[in-house]
Amino acid sequence: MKQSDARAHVRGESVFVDDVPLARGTLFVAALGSTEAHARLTALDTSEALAQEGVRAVLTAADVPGENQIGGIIADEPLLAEGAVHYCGQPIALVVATSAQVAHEARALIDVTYEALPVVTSAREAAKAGSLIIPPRRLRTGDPDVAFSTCAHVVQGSSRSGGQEHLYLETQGAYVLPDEDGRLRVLSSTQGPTAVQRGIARVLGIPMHRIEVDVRRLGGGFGGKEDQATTWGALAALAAHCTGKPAKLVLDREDDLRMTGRRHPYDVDFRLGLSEDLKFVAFEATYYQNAGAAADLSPAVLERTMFHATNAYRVPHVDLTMLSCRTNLPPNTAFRGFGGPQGMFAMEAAITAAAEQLGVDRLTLQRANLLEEGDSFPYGQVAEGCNAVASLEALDQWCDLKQMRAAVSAHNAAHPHSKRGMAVMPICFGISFTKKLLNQAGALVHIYSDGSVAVSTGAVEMGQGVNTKLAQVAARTLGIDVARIRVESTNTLRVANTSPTAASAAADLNGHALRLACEALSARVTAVAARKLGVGDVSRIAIRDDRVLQDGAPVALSWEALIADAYVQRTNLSAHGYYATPGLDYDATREHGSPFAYHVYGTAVFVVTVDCLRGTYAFDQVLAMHDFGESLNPLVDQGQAEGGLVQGIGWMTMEEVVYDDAGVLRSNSLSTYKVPDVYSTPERFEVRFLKGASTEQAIYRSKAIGEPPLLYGIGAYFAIRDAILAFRPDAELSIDAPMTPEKVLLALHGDEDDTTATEPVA
Ligand code: MTE
Ligand code: LUZ
Ligand code: MOS
Repeated sequence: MKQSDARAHVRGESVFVDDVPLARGTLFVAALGSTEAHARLTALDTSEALAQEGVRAVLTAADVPGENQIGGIIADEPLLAEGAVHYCGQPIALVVATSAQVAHEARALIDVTYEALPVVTSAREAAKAGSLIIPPRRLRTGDPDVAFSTCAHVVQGSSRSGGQEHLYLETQGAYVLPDEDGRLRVLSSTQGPTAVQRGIARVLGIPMHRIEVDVRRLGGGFGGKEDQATTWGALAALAAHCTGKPAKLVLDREDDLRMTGRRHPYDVDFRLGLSEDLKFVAFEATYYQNAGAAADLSPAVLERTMFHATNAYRVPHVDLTMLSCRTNLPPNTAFRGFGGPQGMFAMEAAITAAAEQLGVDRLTLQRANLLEEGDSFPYGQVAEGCNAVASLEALDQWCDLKQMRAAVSAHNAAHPHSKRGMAVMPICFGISFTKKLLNQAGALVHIYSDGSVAVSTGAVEMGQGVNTKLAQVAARTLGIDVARIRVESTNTLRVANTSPTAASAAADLNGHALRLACEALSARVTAVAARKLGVGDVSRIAIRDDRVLQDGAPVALSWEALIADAYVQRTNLSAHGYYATPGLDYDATREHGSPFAYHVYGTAVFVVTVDCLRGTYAFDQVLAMHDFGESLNPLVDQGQAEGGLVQGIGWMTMEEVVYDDAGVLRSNSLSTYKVPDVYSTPERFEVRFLKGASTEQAIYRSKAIGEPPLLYGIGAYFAIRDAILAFRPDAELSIDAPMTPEKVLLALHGDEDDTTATEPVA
């Protein structure tokens, strides 16, 4: 079954927030962002803006009727700046006008007086100054101090990975329609309808039941709309509340790039100890997370970095120090992988440092240390259904890694100015929100009297195909054709207290809730069928392919006839399902327990060719053996795997977020921020389905797919590094992603004083 939105998308018929027909009297909102990264606000003069024709209001923090606060984990983020600004782009005031153009023009007439304060953009500098979002977090397991002293080899070094722009095609936005009695109907481009509802209630000081948030679909979220859609929903709601008119706020691309946060850059110092036979014995690391100016989701992101610090490897002694550093950048936020990729990049950096120092292949170390069934992760959870070794072996069987390496070496021997590099990348990603309470979901299902079915859940469709999978879950559970199922918008009136669609868990959580609702309905209508057929034992009745079966054989009773009859018999044809992931148990005070329902594994291999005169590169082969479980929808899942992989390659290679020392974004357009396009697709690009263990925790044993494939992208970095070292074996290279062509060129030809070739790695 194809992604259910595919046809409407390519025909341009899908409706996004900016496409919704305007209600009469709609006003348009533009937010004024700070031009300074850190300053006291000493004066704010809105009179000239307010005097413009068409301007209906100019709003500031003083106009917020409730709490001027949107911080979720920590209350450290005002909706509108008060007294000071902490990053460039921070919202200071709103202009509400009769057209978007008037609002934007008037915004420029607001006069802000800043008194500059020192600007910190580096995480390490913030940490040195003691500027942390939360106290340092530490995970120690085994006895790392003693373990290091017994190691035959110890390597140390540091790594850095950069930010990443979400670049959802649909920018952030919301359209708020006031209703009678102070009610607000909010159309929001959000992954978290409940988060927007809660945020608006807080800011306006009204109960949540006055606010309806509705989400048809997103033109992409990638984590950028898990928490940060709330800002724009709340600002539009404030405008609607203060004017009594419908208010629409949709960011243009420039504002979206400038005013919203991204993936967290990380600096990491590490030490890896190995035994004589190259087993990992001890790993110690300090993580400097660049959180930006407010907490946002940073503490949760940091926690996932900690959980994924050792990737798919067994390391008995571990000591991790986690620092979330407050800087004067826009608050960084969720981004596909949610801190996991940053942790795993540091681990692969440590493995690379060890391989280079010991003169062995990375793969030798990786292979010797993969997790096996029954091994423990550093946080205590036991690896069950572990497909780490299975995926590497299956990949090897498929493409013969030894032969691949030989071909790379042969190419390199024959070509002085063209060098190939290769890297293998195993992955392991934990499925569940690390915050236990978020692992719950609800579903509401109506069967109408004609046999058609409407499904609502907390899941938000953002291109990942969750609605397609939900339709399949309903069809499969009810035993009817998927064409009978319609998945409705995500709406806080139909399903309440929803977790954001995030953590790759939407299909599992909402799918299980939906399955439970459908099972309840199925039980009711099969009971009707049993009565009608005069069968006492309901278990002899089933529904398959739109037909009622008795003892496994179809009888002359269709789904439609059965439902029509059930309605006449006064059967409740609506059901609510609720699911809470069982078995989650993590104790943060001891940093020990089982935070995840299960793990997803896989292994990819990268082969890249570097043009050693130009510094440019192209991927010849990217092959992944991925653990999908028993895929509900191979087409959707393969799309997720390919899309995630390319997004990961982009993060590691060409996507470079640049701020200057004043905290001003320089990569502020698509001419200065480059993302992979169809021309950067690998020459040979294939994801295969591993036949390995699955789990009942995954919906119909179809494992979560949204984020894990992004992690493969880390292999791209180390493949390019491998090629550089083939050209210049004595190069002293730092481990600093992304590996842009500029950096490659400097690494190939720069001299030792060069900034790209300073710190020796080990
Ligand atoms: N795929 C598309 N096309 N667009 C998106 O915005 N977001 C990713 C992933 N795949 C995203 C996507 C992220 S960050 C997550 S957490 C998951 O989808 C969320 O959806 P799921 O839980 O249904 O996998
Ligand atoms: N969001 C969140 C996430 O709040 N908690 C998580 O654990 C998580 N993991 C991945 C992506 N988003
Ligand atoms: Mo995805 S980062 O969990 O939205």
